[in-house]
Amino acid sequence: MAQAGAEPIAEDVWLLRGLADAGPLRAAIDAVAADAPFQQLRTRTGRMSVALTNCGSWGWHSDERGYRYVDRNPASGRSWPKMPALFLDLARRAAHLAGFQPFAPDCCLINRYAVGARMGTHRDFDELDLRHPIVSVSIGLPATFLWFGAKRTGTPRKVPLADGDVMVWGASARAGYHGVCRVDAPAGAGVVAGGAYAAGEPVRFNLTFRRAR
Ligand code: MD3
Ligand code: FE
Repeated sequence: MAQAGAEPIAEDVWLLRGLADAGPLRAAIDAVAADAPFQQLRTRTGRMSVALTNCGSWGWHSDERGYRYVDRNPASGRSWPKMPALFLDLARRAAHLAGFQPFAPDCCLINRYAVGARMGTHRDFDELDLRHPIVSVSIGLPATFLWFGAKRTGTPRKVPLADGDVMVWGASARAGYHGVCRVDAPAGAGVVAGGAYAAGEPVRFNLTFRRAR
C-alpha cells in the first residue's frame, strides 16, 4: 500500500511531490560527474540532446550498436562511481512510500537536460527483471513528463515535474511508453540565489534508479 502523500498518476505510477532536497543531491551529482563526466551519447540514429552519466554497479550506455548496461564507463575503462548513500536512501524511501519494497537499485542513470533538450517517446526494457520498480528524481528546471502507457499512440498524460519531485513506477507500469518535453528556458532572467542551478547554466537533472541485473 502506498502512503499518504503519494499521488496516483496512473496504474502503478506514483508522484511524491517535493520529496527530494535538491541542494545535497546537486553536490553529489557534481562529485559523480567529476569522476565520470556527462556525455551526449550516440544512438543508432543520431546523438542524444540529453547528456548523461551513471553511478552504481551498472551504467546505461548507448552507441551506434544500440543500448545496453555496462559495468565500466566506456569513456575511461573504469568502474562507474559508487552510488552515494544519499541517493540510495532516497530511492529506497521513495519506493517504500509508493508501496514497493524492498528496492535495491544497482544503477543510477543521471540525465542532464540543458534548455532545449528533450527525450523522445520510448520504453525501457534492457533491465533483466522488469518486476523491480523504477524511481526517478527531478532536480533543477521544471519539465513536462509524458506518460503514454501501453500504447505509443494517443494522448499522453502530461505530468509537470518540479525541483524535488519524485516518481515511482511499479511492475505493471514498467513496460509503458514515456518521454520528456523540450525543457524551456527559466521564466526570469535572474536565477534564484542558492537554487539548484545557482552556479552555472540553468539545467534539469533526472536521477533514474534501476535494478539492471
Ligand atoms: C517509466 N528518463 O532515462 S523519468 C530514461 O526525466 C527516462 O529523464 C526520463 O525516461 C527523465 O529512460 C523520465 C524515468 C523513467 C525511466 C524509466 C522508466 C521512467 C520510466 C521505465 C518505465 C516506465
Ligand atoms: Fe525511460
